[in-house]
Amino acid sequence: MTLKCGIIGLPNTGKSTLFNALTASSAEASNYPFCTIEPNVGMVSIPDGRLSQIANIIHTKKIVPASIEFVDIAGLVRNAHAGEGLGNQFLANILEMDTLAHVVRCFDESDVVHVEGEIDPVRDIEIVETEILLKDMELLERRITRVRKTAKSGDALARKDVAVSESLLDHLNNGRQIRFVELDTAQQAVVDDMKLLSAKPVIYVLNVGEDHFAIPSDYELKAIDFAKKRGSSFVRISTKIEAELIGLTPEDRQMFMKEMELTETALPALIHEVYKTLHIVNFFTANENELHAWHVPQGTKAPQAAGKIHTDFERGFIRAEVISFEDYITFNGEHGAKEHGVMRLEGKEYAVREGDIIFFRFNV
Ligand SMILES: Nc1nc2c(ncn2[C@@H]2O[C@H](COP(=O)(O)OP(=O)(O)OP(=O)(O)O)[C@@H](O)[C@H]2O)c(=O)[nH]1
Ligand SMILES: [Mg+2]
Repeated sequence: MTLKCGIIGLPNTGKSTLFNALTASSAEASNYPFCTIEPNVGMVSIPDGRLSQIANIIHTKKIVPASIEFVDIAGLVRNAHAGEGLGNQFLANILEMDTLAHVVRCFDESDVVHVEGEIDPVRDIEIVETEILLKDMELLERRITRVRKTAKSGDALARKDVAVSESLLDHLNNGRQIRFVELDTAQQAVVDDMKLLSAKPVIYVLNVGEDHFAIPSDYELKAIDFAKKRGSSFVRISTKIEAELIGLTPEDRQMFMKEMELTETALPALIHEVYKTLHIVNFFTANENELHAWHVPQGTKAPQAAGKIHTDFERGFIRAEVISFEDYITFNGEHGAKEHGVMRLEGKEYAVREGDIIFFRFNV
């Protein structure tokens, strides 16, 4: 299972520049609104320093990191739902996403056109989120019309579906994004089925001017305050710096980062927030042939985690032999961990923990 992250925002805010920095691609990123029309899609391996530490012990032939897919879409503008700019049809490209990275312009550069005329990150966030809300309303209204036809013929399930969809629509009509609404089981089922955009977790990507990285500008501080009040995740990134970093050799990159007092590049910073917002834990499987990193939602039980690897593993699950990453490193691998009695035998009810190295035992 690959995590999927959609990149949204107003036009000309640095979405494609960010996409290029994250995926080391060269999608068109230029100084005019609506530069991107067709979505850019890129898959990236998730950097994880633990992989090389494990590989140093097990000397595996192949290392397979976990991965994440980014989809960079066209810019949304005020009234996109009424056909302004490129409209809102392209939002269908991100219905499948697990989470959204909302790029918000906080850099001040008179040469780069701002579609609203001046910089105001909080206003920009509200424009984009209103359009997302209106898209969800459009999707729900279409569903209600469709299902109502069936409901007329007396189908009780269809009538219930209409009622549930209408209750969700009420929230949207009141300006509430679904991710801030406490849903009952029936509502959750409709939201999952429709993949409503306002239900997806959002990470605000504050695209900060390179000269304001150390000391945030006043409007950036307002955006941070806004995100914090809502309990939303945010990352501060300078896409301009990131774009420069990808062109450098690893040594030059280190030097440049030190000069800019940067401790982390955009990819790990964003991944960290994606894991946090989606409550993801990582586990590893390791043998001489392959070392593999996997991610599952927190609370996933051992058989279902095994099922990520192969459905047979879940069906025939017997037990999981688990070593924590720390013990694996301390005792130099599986053999040492066993000798020191730190390899645990876990059953069907075991919830996978961050960093577990797991050997699944199963019947085929
Ligand atoms: N000074 C400065 N310019 C930036 C920064 N980020 C992006 N830009 C410039 O802004 C312009 C637009 O960047 P893009 O990445 O194409 O923006 P976008 O959001 O993908 O735009 P659309 O595809 O039109 O929606 C480009 O000329 C970038 O070089 C930044 O952090 N600082
Ligand atoms: Mg673009």
